Amino acid sequence: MKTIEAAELITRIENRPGEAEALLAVLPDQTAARIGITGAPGVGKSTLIARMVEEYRKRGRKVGVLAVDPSSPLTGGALLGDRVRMQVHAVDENVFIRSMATRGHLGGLSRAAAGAARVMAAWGADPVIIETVGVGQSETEIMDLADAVAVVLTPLAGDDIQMLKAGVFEIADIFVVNKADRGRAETLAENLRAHFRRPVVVSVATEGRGVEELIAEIGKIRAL
Ligand SMILES: Nc1nc2c(ncn2[C@@H]2O[C@H](COP(=O)(O)OP(=O)(O)OP(=O)(O)O)[C@@H](O)[C@H]2O)c(=O)[nH]1
Ligand SMILES: [Mg+2]
Repeated sequence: MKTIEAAELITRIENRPGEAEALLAVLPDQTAARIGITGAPGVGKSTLIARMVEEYRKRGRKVGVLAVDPSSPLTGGALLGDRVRMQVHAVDENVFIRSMATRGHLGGLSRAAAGAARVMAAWGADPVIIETVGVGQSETEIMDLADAVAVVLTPLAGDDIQMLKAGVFEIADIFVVNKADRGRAETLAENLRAHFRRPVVVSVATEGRGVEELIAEIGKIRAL
């Protein structure tokens, strides 16, 4: 499938949800690993994803990136920021980047996102990386969208894990403690390891540190 065809198909699915099923039914039955990256605003999700894309490209993969933003009614600053941070990949014909902002109902958004992920798979992406901002319901919706979910945290948000919302832990297959260059990341990482039976990856997304380890942990959950 050509990139332009995939892009148009996603737009149709977004605009006419009622037709989505019929449009998707004719796609080749191609599956992709769907990786969810979620966490509070500004923790470094997009920066991390840009580095992940780099790694997967080195491995010869075509990659889809879907940024789902349930909080911004229009294309707000967050999505613009995503585009800027992903810019290094924008000219790579083997990377398919798409943003989706909410159009009313959140459930509708995740249906459209699921459809977009299928289209990206048909286009040849594997994996498809889905970024969501961890607010409210979107946290649980990412579980349905993704095969493996990494929850990104930063030590700056407080290393007292009691402060973290309960829902976050239910959806995390992996924890990422990002912005480790700012210190105290190990404290949070140790707290997480002590309380949850989950892999914890310490990262500095801006430098690419921890990204290979994250990809290795993802690979244990959903082989590529
Ligand atoms: N010091 C430091 N800054 C980082 C790191 N990772 C990301 N940042 C910076 O944090 C800011 C936010 O990064 P983003 O990647 O946009 O974060 P995000 O989680 O995608 O943000 P939203 O999509 O708005 O929720 C940017 O200025 C990044 O350069 C890191 O490991 N260390
Ligand atoms: Mg982002």
